[in-house]
Amino acid sequence: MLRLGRVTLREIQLALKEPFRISSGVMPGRRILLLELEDETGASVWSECVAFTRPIYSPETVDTAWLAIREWLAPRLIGRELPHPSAVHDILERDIRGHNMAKAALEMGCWALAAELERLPLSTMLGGTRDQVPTGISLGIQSSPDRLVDRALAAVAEGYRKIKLKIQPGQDVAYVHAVRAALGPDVELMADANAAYTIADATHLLALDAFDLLMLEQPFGADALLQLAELQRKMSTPICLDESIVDVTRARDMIALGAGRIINIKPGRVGGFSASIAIHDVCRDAGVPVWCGGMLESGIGRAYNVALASLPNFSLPGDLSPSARYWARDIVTPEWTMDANGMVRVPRETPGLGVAVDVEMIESLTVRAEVVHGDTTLVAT
Ligand code: OSB
Ligand code: MG
Repeated sequence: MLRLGRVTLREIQLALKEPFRISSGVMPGRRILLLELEDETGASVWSECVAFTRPIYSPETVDTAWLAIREWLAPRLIGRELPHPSAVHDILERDIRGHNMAKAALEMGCWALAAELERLPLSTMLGGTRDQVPTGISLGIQSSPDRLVDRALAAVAEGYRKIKLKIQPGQDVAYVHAVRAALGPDVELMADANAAYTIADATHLLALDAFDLLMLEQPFGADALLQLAELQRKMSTPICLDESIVDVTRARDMIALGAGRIINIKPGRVGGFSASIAIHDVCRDAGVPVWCGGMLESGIGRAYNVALASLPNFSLPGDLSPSARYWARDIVTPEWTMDANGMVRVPRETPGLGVAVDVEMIESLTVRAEVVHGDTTLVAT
């Protein structure tokens, strides 16, 4: 049993070590919406909303998520008896469309709070079975193939188990070719277009079949399932869907239509852990591998992703790079690290998130905060 007493929203700003460029925009750093969920006994956990500043990946932003959590989502949960965190998804879905990242920040926080209260690691609470998870790196678009090759070689030397290259029209085939030539045939390599192409580019994209890619992620727009299926019929490289998969229904549609053969599960994108587990299970039953994607999370969001990636059908390396790949200093201790074999340890001995949140650092980075208590909202700072 769980009952939230209040939810505190906070926005922090955290500079990335270097800007991250994808086909739809560049991120110099992150504005990050963090939540602190407290129950009526005073137990509390932190969670992270993965929405970006601008709607370059999905329609949500930090500001829309803030509004949705304050106005509709947190008030619906506070004071309500929650028999189990698995009940939260349906409660938040009822008559509130979309806002999956906002919903997920609350829903996943409820799972972590339940884990804390039961003194269980979050991984165990979710049905995770692995003690360590294989990790890949997602390399942003670089100014030349040579620069990308340098990054990819360095990443392989560090131990990453999968190298993902962001691509866009004009910076695709030649870049992938250069990296494959430099890394040799044995490195797991993939490309992610973040919806930058259309079916008119099908012939061009077929050139990627020459590079033995593990997968091509989201070549077309989120809603282009029929066109994705058409490309997949022509292409030997497996298509992986990211932006398209916003719930378990879309996952079933992908499988039924043949619009892809792999799913990148980001719990924020699908509304949290219950939906992530449902997608994981549907994919397992259909023989479709899944892996855990990333949204340049702080160490708090990373704790949630690592716990999810410990489930058995997360059979491919995730975008779960260690803290030092993103930040000069992370907001958790210990920071997330990776060993020389590209593995991140799943905290399975400590209850809850398995990392301590550096509240002092968060306070020093906070640009706004607001507390939601049931039906009244108070401005804190
Ligand atoms: O499509 O997976 C994506 C970053 C920003 C927006 C979209 C994506 C990404 C990544 C980053 O690939 C993965 C990470 O968190 O390291
Ligand atoms: Mg992606």
